[in-house]
Amino acid sequence: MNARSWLRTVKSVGATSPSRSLRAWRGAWRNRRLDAAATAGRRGERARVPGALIKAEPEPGGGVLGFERTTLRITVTTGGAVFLGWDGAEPLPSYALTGRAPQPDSRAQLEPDKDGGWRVVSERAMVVVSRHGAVEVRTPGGVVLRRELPPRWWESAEGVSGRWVQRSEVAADARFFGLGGRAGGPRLRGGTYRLWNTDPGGSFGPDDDPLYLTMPVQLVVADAGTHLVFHDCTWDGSVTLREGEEGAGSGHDRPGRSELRMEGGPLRCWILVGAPSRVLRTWVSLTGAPALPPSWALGHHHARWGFGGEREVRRVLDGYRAHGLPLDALHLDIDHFDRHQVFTVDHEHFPKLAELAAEALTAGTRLVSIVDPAVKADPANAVYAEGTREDVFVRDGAGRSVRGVVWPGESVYPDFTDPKVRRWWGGLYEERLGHGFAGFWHDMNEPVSFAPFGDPTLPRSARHALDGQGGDHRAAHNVYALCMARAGYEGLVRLRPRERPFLFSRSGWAGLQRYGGTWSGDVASDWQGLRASLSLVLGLGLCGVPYSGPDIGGFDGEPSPELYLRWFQLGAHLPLFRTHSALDAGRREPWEFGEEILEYARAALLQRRRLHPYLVTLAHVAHRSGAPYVRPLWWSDPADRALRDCEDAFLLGDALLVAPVLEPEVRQRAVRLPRGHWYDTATGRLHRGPGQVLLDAPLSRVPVLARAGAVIPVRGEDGEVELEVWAPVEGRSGGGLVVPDAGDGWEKVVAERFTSAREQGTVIVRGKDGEEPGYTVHVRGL
Ligand code: NBV
Repeated sequence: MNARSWLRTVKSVGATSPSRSLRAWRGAWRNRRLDAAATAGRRGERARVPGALIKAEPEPGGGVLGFERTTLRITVTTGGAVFLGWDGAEPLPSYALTGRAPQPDSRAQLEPDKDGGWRVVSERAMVVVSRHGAVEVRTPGGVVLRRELPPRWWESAEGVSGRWVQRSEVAADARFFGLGGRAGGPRLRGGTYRLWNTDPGGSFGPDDDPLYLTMPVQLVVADAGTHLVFHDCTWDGSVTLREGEEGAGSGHDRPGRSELRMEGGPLRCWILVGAPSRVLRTWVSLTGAPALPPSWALGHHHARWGFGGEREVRRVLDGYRAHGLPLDALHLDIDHFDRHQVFTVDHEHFPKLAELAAEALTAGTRLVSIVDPAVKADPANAVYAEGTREDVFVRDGAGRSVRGVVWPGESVYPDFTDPKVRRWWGGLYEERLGHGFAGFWHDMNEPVSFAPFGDPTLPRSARHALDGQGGDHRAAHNVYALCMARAGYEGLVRLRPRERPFLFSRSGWAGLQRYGGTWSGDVASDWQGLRASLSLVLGLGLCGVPYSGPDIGGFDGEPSPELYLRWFQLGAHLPLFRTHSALDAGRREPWEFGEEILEYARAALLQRRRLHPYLVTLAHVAHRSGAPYVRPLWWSDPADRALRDCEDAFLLGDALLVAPVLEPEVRQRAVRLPRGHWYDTATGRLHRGPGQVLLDAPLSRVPVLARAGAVIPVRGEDGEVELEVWAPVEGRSGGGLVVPDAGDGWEKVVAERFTSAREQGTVIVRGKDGEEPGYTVHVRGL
């Protein structure tokens, strides 16, 4: 923990009640004692490297190479993914993978290479292993995408496998993305990024790292190609990146470098090669399809920590109505719990919650409930009493339950890595559903235990079931929230089998998308925070978690009206569109910033509403293909270097390019365009990419461009889906998808594809077999 985050933690612990603060100090000392014992024994460690290659045993999809001091399994799967497992590591068990063992591609075969090495040639990649254990992943044409140097392990005298390091090289022109939610990206510059889910304690900006949701997933984009590498190891670790340099030192290229250090766990990785869309498709085929949010979750959400009671909730709901602002969801934070205890209600301030929920629903607004994992350790608390009977809470090595300090005071933590515990926890959502809640917001699940010093989480020695594997918090920490999300999701599917669960979680790991989305967490209320918001959404999307969004206006403090509006305009184009703020922060309702801001926020909100069918379609696209709703500009053109370095604009699906305003007083901005023709949707002017254009960005709107030829489903005045078609340039064609799903259930919906063409000035729109589209069509840009 650096000095800055230490100070912040002391401050945030101090800001809670004095008794909580005292407990936090006590708890931190306790953890220090426990952890000192658990991490002892590094002395006498010795390094081990693979040594020389001595044998090769072919297997379907590859084979096993024997070195003097280890083995390496290489398997190419039918989906084209490359698995590398050292020291006997296999793909399963894995928290990231869906649970099915990926099938080997029997056409991929292990064969001798030059200089005593071996290789596996497959349709999409070639893997070449040197006789000392360096592994190169090349394109089918032979261009090296990644070189993994021989790994190194450190072992203690007892021979227990411990820490390891894996150094890799990529092309000099390569750019790194991913590693979960990072505030300083989306392009990850040189530096060290920790892999340990962490509540930064207070609000954060681009320099704060790590944050709540880390994962060892790197997406690397270079001229030669794109690849994703996933080190399937849940342990604490870090990645040190260094971007390469072309023509560095005497004209030679200096490769990009990545050094992964892990504190333990298996050394195994997956490498996926291909165009970005192909890579993401393969990634979700391994780790699971992103959950489809119910369609209402693609509308506007409003939250606040500290509504304080039903009266205030009603005031806000009425305010939305009175100002003509549609509101799809309203979120209740921990202040609606009875003394902050999860799965309870403060009946004094929320006496008729179910009635409130029903009333809100008639006006089209669902209630969403926060859910914290920590359970107050109080026999009078029913969840604690039942959990104790069921033996669901995390224990230490001596069998005592591990205690932490969170909002309700001294608390215990369910062990979500135990299937029995997940089932029990999933059942608790029944109480929430009974109050009329329709969605769930998982918080504090890194997991957090307040601490004025040390790590604000559980002690590393805490024991976990790890789904039968058994282990301590060092292995379980990073998947704690992932397993909590699974518990919630599976519980909701059991309780409400006909509805798609809506769940989003602050923390998580590779595979979180199977259960739901995430959000920024406590992003700072300043322009840096606004920029960090976009970085998080883009980076998470490239790691397979497509549904997320920031606290609009930032979590704490009081954004200026201009900052609030620019955030709102950005948020209106992100999957999770939610205003939220902290207890003592300023207001976030659009009418609190003056008439002008209200008018422009309303315009953004109505535009979002109009785009709802498009967002629903993008949710289905993400579900089927892993392609995130929000994509970097280089998505379809990764070889365009200027796009690779562009961090202030994004694609919303295939059709739209959004250029948010991320700085104060900007009324015009430069916008980088990918190849093709793009309409400024506000002026109808056509621009040609690749290149850069200067566009008006008055306070009333941010530039949004539509790809010429795009067919976009929008909601018409009467609520029906219509097609907005942006005229192709003469002689060209275009198209788009529509997934007509207004529902919140599991009904199968058939995607409809439409094409557009322009001949002699006329735009023709057709369905799959050339038939009329069956929707009202509005052609724009002519
Ligand atoms: O539950 C209170 C807040 C919540 O509003 C926020 O969105 C979370 O990120 N929660 C953190 C705990 C308190 C943080 C200071």
